[in-house]
Amino acid sequence: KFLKQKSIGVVGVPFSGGQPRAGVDQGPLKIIEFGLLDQLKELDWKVKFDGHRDYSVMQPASDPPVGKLLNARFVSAVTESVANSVAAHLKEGSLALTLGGDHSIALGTVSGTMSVHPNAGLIWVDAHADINTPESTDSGNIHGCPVSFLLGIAGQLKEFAWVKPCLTPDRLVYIGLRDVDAGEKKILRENGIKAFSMHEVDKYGIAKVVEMAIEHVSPGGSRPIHLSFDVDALDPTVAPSTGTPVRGGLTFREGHYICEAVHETGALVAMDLMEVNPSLEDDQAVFQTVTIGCSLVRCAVGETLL
Ligand code: HAR
Ligand code: MN
Ligand code: MN
Ligand code: MN
Repeated sequence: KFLKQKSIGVVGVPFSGGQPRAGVDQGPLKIIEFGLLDQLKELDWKVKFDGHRDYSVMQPASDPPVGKLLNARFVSAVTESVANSVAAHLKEGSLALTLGGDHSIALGTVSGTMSVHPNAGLIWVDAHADINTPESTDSGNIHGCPVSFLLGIAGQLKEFAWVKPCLTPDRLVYIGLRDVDAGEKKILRENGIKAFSMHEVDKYGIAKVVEMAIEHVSPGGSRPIHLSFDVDALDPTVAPSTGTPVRGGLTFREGHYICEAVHETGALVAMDLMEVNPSLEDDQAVFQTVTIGCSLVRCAVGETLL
């Protein structure tokens, strides 16, 4: 509907500067090593992989805290570049798939999407709301902040001069939340942002939740959809290798159901798969996490059970 061709542009972002734990930068390499690109071709997609870019060269020699924010200049440079890569794929009429890396990268991916599809809706699947402002963050980790930048409620920071507010609260919906800071709860409430926490998933079931989520951001698939999927939305028993696991998450099937239902809208233009950290937990856990990551992506682009 919003794509010109059955083609996927893959952007691998080996970046961990939005949070303190090393290893999440190895996520994209592991996911591709596991065979995701061939799996996508198997589903009849043309695949254009940008290659494993080396974002470490963008790290400034000095990057002192900006207020509480850590690595602000580095995060800004990397995400600006990611925004351009995503936009380039979308302009060609391809679906943009970004592999992280920590979730600060979504500042780039969503900016890129909105620059080409300004009315796109954003479905953010995560244990966390990632909507802290530079004032409200306790950790200073920017992976906990990208949504506030996108909404333009972060205030103007000269380090992030390239970022334009490109998202409105009515085009944003969350699924899977269960670890939201007090300051973030206030932001969600004050901006009237639609959020389906795990409580709502328990209450209504995943099918109803996804239906309501899609209806909110893209009624009947009428607007392009950007799906930003943080693997920590899944329960740690199914996706253990991630930096900030939180108990009580989505089951294997609930995660897949979200991706399948989003595919069915025919409106998906961009997807992020974030926070896969292959250096955490044992080999078996890493295998489990990478496997489920690949399978979520396949479902989002049309793999079906029958
Ligand atoms: N809310 C906390 C913070 O701002 C934790 C964010 C944790 N992060 C993620 N992102 N994995 O989803 O630091
Ligand atoms: Mn996240
Ligand atoms: Mn998270
Ligand atoms: Mn709405």
